[in-house]
Amino acid sequence: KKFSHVIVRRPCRAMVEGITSAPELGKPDYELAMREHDDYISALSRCDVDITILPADERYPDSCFVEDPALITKACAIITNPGAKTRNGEKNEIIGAVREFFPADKIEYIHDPGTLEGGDVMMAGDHFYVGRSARTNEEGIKQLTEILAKYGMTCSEVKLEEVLHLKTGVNYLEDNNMLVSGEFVNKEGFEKYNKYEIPENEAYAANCIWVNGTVIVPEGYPTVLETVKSLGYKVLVVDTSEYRKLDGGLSCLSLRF
Ligand code: CIR
Repeated sequence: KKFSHVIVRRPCRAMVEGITSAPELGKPDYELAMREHDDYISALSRCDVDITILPADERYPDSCFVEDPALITKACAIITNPGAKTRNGEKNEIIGAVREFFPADKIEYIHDPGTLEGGDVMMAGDHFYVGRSARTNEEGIKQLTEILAKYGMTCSEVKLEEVLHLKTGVNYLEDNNMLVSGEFVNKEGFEKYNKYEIPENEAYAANCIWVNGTVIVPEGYPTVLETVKSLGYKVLVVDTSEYRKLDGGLSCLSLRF
């Protein structure tokens, strides 16, 4: 077992105004999004973790994507500095929850002009891959690298060309297994992993999450489901259709530590 805690935030009604690169998918249905969020929480509750459920925050349409305003490691918590203007204030709202688990001297901050969103950070043991994206800049990566070094952890940059966040297209499932789609299939730096290539029509499902030996997979992606099962993981399936409309996946909806 590796993770003992999970933090989630309930979606707000304003989520229908969340940021999206795919308006053609339509606006999310809030009621359905709530039911999917219930299912997400119940899947997590089967993974042997304590769950902190934060209340909806109507001021921030994208605030259910709680992965972005913080990065939590075993040794420290880092409050990020989201590059999306409408999301930046979310960092102030996650601090309270983080303080429940970390003393002030173990809470670090990314400062202007550095920007960073947690969706760009992928943990693989003591090493962290960080995507340089429209949301995470060079200065943010530099600050993150320095913070992690203080705690004996390392960090390397991955330049993103197509996806919003690093974990939109690549996810580490532990046991040296990695799901890769699109630009990550041939990107340098991931050679040492067992990479499982996801077909383009299921690319959204590259964003699965490993939680203590169970992998949660989004509903409706049969190739990914079979791949993950064939690796021997316990599998739980959760529908994330309404979050997909906002470019959000399974990892975005929780902080796991
Ligand atoms: C955004 O554009 O910020 C949200 N609509 C989606 C955030 C997804 N989060 C993630 O990949 N970690």
